[in-house]
This record gives sequence, C-alpha cells and structure tokens, in this order.
Amino acid sequence: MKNTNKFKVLLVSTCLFTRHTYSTGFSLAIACLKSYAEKMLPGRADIKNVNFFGECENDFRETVKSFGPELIGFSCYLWNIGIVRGLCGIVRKEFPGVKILLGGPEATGRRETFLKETDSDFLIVGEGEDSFVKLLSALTEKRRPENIEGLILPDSAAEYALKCRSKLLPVEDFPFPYTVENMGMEPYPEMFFPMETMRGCANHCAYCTWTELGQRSVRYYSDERIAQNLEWVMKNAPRSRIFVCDSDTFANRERALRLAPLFLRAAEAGHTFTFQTNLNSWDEALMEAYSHPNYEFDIGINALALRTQKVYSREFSVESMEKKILAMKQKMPLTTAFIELMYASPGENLADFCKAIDWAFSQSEHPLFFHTQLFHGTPVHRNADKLKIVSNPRPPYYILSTADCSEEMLRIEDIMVIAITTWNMNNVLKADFKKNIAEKYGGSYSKAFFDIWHGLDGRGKAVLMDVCEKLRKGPFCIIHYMIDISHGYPQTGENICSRYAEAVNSVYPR
Ligand code: B12
Repeated sequence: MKNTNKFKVLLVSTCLFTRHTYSTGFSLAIACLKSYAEKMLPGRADIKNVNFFGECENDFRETVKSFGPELIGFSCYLWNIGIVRGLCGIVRKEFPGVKILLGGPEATGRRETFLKETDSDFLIVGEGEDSFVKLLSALTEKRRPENIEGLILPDSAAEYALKCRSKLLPVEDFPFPYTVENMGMEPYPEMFFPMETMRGCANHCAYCTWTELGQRSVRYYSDERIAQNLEWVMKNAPRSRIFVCDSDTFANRERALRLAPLFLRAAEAGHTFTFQTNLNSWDEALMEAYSHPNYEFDIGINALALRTQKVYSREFSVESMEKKILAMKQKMPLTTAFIELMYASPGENLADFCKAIDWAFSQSEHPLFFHTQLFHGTPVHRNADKLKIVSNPRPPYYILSTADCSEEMLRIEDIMVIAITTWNMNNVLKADFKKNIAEKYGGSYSKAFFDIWHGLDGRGKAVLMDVCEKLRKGPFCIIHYMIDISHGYPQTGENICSRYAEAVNSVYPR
C-alpha cells in the first residue's frame, strides 16, 4: 500500500502541440530528476511525473486535485513558458498551499526575474539533479533550503542569482531513467524517444543557454549503460525515432567508433536515429561506421560570415567543411544529413546571407535554416545593445534587426527560406524550380528567389508575407515548418503545415 505520509511532488512537462516530425514524446529531464531523487532519498518522497500536450489547464487541475502535491516542479523551455506562467497562476489561485519549483533552460536563462514574475518559491539553474535532491531533502525535513548550489530563492541576492551554478555530477551517479513511472507514460512503437549518451558540451557558443554553466566539462555514460538504454527501447518502443540529446556524439571520435555497433544493431532492428554534430572530428572511418539509411545527422554549421563566427565564438574553415561533406556523400550515400545554418545573425548582411543560402544548396539537397533566437542568459543576449540587436521579447525570441540588417531585410530573409524550402521540397514544383535555378540562375537559389519575388504582384507578395508573419508569431513557428517541410511532410491537406505550404506554392509562377 502507498505511504500517504510521503512528501508529494508533481513534476510537469508541457508542450504546446505534437508536431509531425520529431513529435514530442516524454520529457527526459523530469525522468532523470525523479529517478535520481528516488535513488538518493529512498522512501522519502512520492514523485509523480506528467507530460501534458496542448491545452492542459483542466487536466493539470485534475491531476493536482487527485494527487495532492506539496511541491510542483515545472520544466521550462522556450516553447512552454507561456503555458508554465498560466499553470503557476492556477497554483497560486486555486492551490495556495502548494510550493512551486522552476527548472530547465528557460528558467536557467531568466533566473530570478522569472521566479518573481511567476511568484514561485524555488528556481534551480542548469542540470537539476543535485540541487533538486538537496531541496527535497530540506523540505522533507522541514528545514529552510539554504546554501544549496544552483538554487535561487525569492529573497536571494541579485548578485548570487546571477552567478549561481548547479553542481555537475558524474553521470555514473544517474540511475536508468526509462520506466513507465519516470517517463510519465507507457512506451509505444514508433514513438519519439530522447536518449543521452553524454552530458555537457566542449563548445562555447555565445548564443547557447548552457555556455555559462561550466557544462564544458563533458561527461560520458558508459558503453554498458548505452547498450542497456538501447536494449530497453528495442524491446519496449520498437521502431521508435531515437533522438540523441548530446551536444555532439562524435566529438570524441574513438568513443563514437566504439559505440557504432550498438547503434547499428538498433538501426537494423528498424529504429531511426537523429544525431547532432558539427563534423569537426569526422573522418572516413567514422563515416564508414555510421553509414545507414536509418541515421539522420543534423550538422550544425551555424554561420559562414567570419564576423558572425567571431561573435558566436564558433570559427571553422569552410574549405575543410566542404571536404568533409563531400566525403560524407561518398561514404554515406544512403544517410540523411541536414546542413544547418543560422541566419538573422549579428555580423551577417543580406549579401552574406544570399551567399550562405547558395553555398548551403551547393552542398546539400535540403539544408535547414534557423532564424537566430536570442536566448536569455547567453553572452549574445547580454551584449545585444552593443551588437545593436533588436529581438522579439516573446518566445521564440527571433532577432528582428541587427547593425547589418534592417527589419525589412530580415523579413525578406524569412520569406526567402520559407519559399525556397517549400518549392524545393514540393513534388509538383521542384523539378521546374531546380531546372530554372540551374539553367537561368547559374545554380543560385537566392537569385532565383529575388527574380520570382520581384515578378510577383501585390497579392502574391502579400500571401508570402502573411505566411511569414504567422510563422514568426507561432506557436507553430518557422523552425517547425522548416523541419516538417524538409523532412518531406505532405504539402497538401488539412493541417497548419500543409495550409501554409499550399499558400506558398500558390504564388509560384507557372
Ligand atoms: C531533445 C531536444 C529537443 C526535442 C524535444 C524533446 C522533448 N520531448 O523534450 C526536439 C527535437 C523536439 C527539440 C526541438 C526544439 N528545440 Co530542443 N533540444 C533538445 C536537446 C538536444 C536535449 C534536451 C534534453 O532532453 N536533454 C536531456 C535532459 C536530461 O537535459 P535538460 O533538458 O537540460 O534537463 C536538465 C536541466 O535543464 C534541468 N531541468 C529541466 N527541467 C527541469 C525541471 C525542474 C523542476 C528542475 C528542478 C530542473 C529541470 O534538469 C535536467 C536534468 O539535469 C536540447 C539541447 C541539450 N543538449 O540540452 C535542445 C534545447 C532544449 N532545444 C532548444 C530549442 C531552441 C529547440 C527548438 C526551438 C529548435 C531550435 N531552434 O533549435 C525546437 C522547438 C521545440 C518545440 N517543441 O517547439 C534549446 C532551448 C533553449 C531554451 N531557452 O529553452 C535547447 C537547450 C538547445 C539550445 N542550446 O539551443 N528539442
């Protein structure tokens, strides 16, 4: 029988909707927190994990009423902070005795401002395991949680809140997270399945939330643990898409080579994998080991303009990248590789952007373009005034203008990536589009776009601008649209993605 005297904690993950590509499954973050807390404080807390999708206020109320938590922890990312704010309001009004804890990248970036805005009790920055256990330990002993690394309280000094960091634990301390209770849902075939093989990141990119947190200390899970994770997924969630949540699984080449047979076994069993990498450590041996039609690589190139690379602290040689991409095509002909470029970045003007778009298409059939977002807590955010960056204060925090690009120019860049990606992936239009680009525009996608754009009448331009504005505003935003379209999601039908695609295709000159 359940011990009703235990301290009850509800951990909540929310997501606005389930998208088509990379549709969200469960939150690995709260699964990790619950499993670690139960290992460290056995029998002391009753922790329940829930994942809500879409409108969830009523389901949330019902869950709080039936479970009766004393503490509710919200996992905060840029895609859910609007929802989290609303749910915090419900807790304050309808469940006044319940304490609120915030954590995750968005809480980390916004810190005490977010704690105060939501009238919450506790905020944990960075990796949450250590601070969460120490907080629970204090609360279950009815002590005031004090001197806990990574924990911000409403009365914490501003200077402390700014500098505060969580303690990074060795990953061997983390127990196996995949159980129905930890995941907060039953696994099912072909689900989206997040899995990490490491923590931390060796890079120091100035636009990333994690840069300031000492997460450069990269820590790797053991090969045995990764094998155990994969076995579990193969058995319980057959053919699922395993999204490898690492900063770069291939940064350590020797390890990646060693792990290759484990991933291959799961790929052969029908799983598809998404990996993130920046190609720095790739060589032919690695390419041969990871050549499989069920692998997808998201290759973060980020920025071609040297001035932007400097602002981002992410410099690389374009020439060496080209060599690696060419070798990948030869050694991994059936593997999908998405080249990912950021645009609307400081240091990049419209001409640089056109060059980047043309370069990306010279390298890849379907590159992906990310409108740069200004995340709270990042060096770029702190230097925004100096860099003359104006951004939307609301998520997804798109940069609206820079010293190098006016608002109008950045809007045109958005329209350009939306239109080019849509036409390039459309089954009916793509042959004509590509033929024209090769024959009339010397292979330049940007020239082709501007020619089409200038030839459009007022109505045609208005259609593209309307799609662009709606996607800028979200919640289904440019990046979601781009990812779905680039993955070949059908461009006709009754859903938001295909409705936008139909509008964009309707203006293509035939
Ligand atoms: C997996 C993933 C996704 C998945 C989501 C899967 C899911 N079900 O959650 C997919 C592919 C859908 C996705 C998409 C996007 N993502 Co994403 N994604 C990641 C990724 C790679 C891993 C996240 C993860 O699960 N890590 C493993 C867990 C264990 O770590 P964690 O999430 O950080 O959680 C720890 C702490 O944050 C903290 N914590 C978290 N929640 C809570 C709650 C409490 C109460 C406490 C105390 C602590 C706590 O403790 C946890 C354990 O240590 C991260 C990058 C990274 N390596 O972290 C980006 C990241 C989360 N994504 C990001 C972004 C921006 C996006 C996109 C908008 C696209 C883009 N521009 O890149 C889209 C849009 C998503 C949407 N729904 O609209 C940003 C978020 C920035 C922010 N401020 O919120 C990140 C951080 C990448 C980055 N550096 O820019 N993403």
